[in-house]
Amino acid sequence: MNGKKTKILCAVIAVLVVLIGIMTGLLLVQKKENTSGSSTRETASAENTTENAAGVSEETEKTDADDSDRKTNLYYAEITEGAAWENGGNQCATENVTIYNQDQKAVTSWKLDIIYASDPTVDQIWEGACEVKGNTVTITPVEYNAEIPAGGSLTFGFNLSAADKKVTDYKLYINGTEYTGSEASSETADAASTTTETESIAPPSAESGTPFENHGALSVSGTDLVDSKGNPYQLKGCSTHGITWFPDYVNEDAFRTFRDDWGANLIRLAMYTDTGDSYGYCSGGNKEEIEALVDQGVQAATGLGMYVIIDWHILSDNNPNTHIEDAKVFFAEMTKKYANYENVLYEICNEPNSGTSWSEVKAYAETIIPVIRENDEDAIIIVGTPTWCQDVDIVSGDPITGYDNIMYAVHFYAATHKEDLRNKVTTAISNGLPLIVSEFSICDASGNGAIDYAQADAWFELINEKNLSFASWSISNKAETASLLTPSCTKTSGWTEEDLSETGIYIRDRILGK
Ligand code: IDC
Repeated sequence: MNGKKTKILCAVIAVLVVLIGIMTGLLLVQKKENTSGSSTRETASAENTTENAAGVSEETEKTDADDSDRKTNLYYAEITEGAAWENGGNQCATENVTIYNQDQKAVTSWKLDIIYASDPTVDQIWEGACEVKGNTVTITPVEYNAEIPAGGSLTFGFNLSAADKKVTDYKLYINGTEYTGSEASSETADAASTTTETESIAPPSAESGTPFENHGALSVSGTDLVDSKGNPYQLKGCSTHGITWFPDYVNEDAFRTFRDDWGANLIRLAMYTDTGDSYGYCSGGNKEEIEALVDQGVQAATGLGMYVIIDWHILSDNNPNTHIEDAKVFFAEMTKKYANYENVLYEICNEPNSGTSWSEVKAYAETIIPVIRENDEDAIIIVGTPTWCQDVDIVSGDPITGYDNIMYAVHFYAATHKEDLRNKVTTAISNGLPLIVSEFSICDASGNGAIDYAQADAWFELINEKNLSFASWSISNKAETASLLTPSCTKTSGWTEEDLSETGIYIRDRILGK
């Protein structure tokens, strides 16, 4: 064959290939439209949706006596694809999501995990809040679009990009109970009567591997804490009480209980600086012994792949400059020792108070931050803010400059600190200040008194909306409301529901995302 003929033949073949492609595409589009009427994604979840819907219509006819049965099919999600395009070799799409509530009660507490074939990124979301971890996009409600009405539905959407944007599974949590649409269960289900949901509490995390294995070194991006992949990440966990008073809780089994049973990824080690006696690091405490306790905590958390805050817990010493010389030595030592521990965060002054101004705290921070940076270039450093970590609005007008990975602490005790402090938080964030709730509880500021659940709920709405990390005061059985354990509980790990105080139960459920 001569060159010209070859060219003509190639051109004819190319035209044929294109024509066949177009025809096949048209047929597929037609087929999709015929079967579903909308472009419901061809996924396990879509299959289950139909299955669930069938289940529900059958089961709604049952009487109240069958309630437990009926409950299993009350809720499901549908994920449909809107526009789809390609960008930089990635598949991109607008995902439209609807959650259906077939119950006679409205629902406001829900969470949807959508699991993709490869790790996606989300660059825009509307009517919902989202977090991406590995291959999972987790959607949680925003204040103005939280309620799924009785017998109704709620919709939201987002733009997604992934090497493979196929949805492989979803898990829907309503009031903490999982309603799953899993591929595995749909394959084994031979009829709608086989339920695809479980009654269990949401597992702490759908991920295998430890928090650190999955998220690596954290950093600050804008006002967000992000993981090593750049996805917004929320640290959730508990603070010890003063480790010198309650050393027994600084143990690996305790931290494992928080990680595995509570879904926590964070432990804060509160080391009081000045107690006026030998319990304080700077007030006569045995520095070596106290540092050994800190190390015990860091090693335990590290072994479990949890993040850990070393907290220089100033309180009755009011002003961090009171013990600045000790602080310099301490942080130099700690950062030398833990230079390669990417899970360690440093909180350099718990709560400046009693009139200590931001300029005084800032001067202190500008002394301590370089000490830390000398050994550790990028560990997260948490700076306390005046008035027991409340004046974040003031700080946002004059933040520390010239360093990366600096966060500022806001602390609340829900029965004392309410809307006013939440407004300060919102102001500070809108001014670009990265915040972390490195300590809080749901009682009053003394750590005692009644729990204010309504205020606590309002705080958690803000925390989740703004992707704020949090550590709850405190891991102890001391007879005060903030303690997570009951005074009669003497176990130092492996706690069950009966061992938890009312605060403990509330905090556990919040960490679990209930
Ligand atoms: C409280 C403890 C309490 C202890 C007291 C003084 O709960 O048992 O006697 O400290 O050391 C904070 C502090 C935190 C306080 C807590 C509750 O950071 O140290 O713990 N709180 O008062 N800021 C606001 C409240």
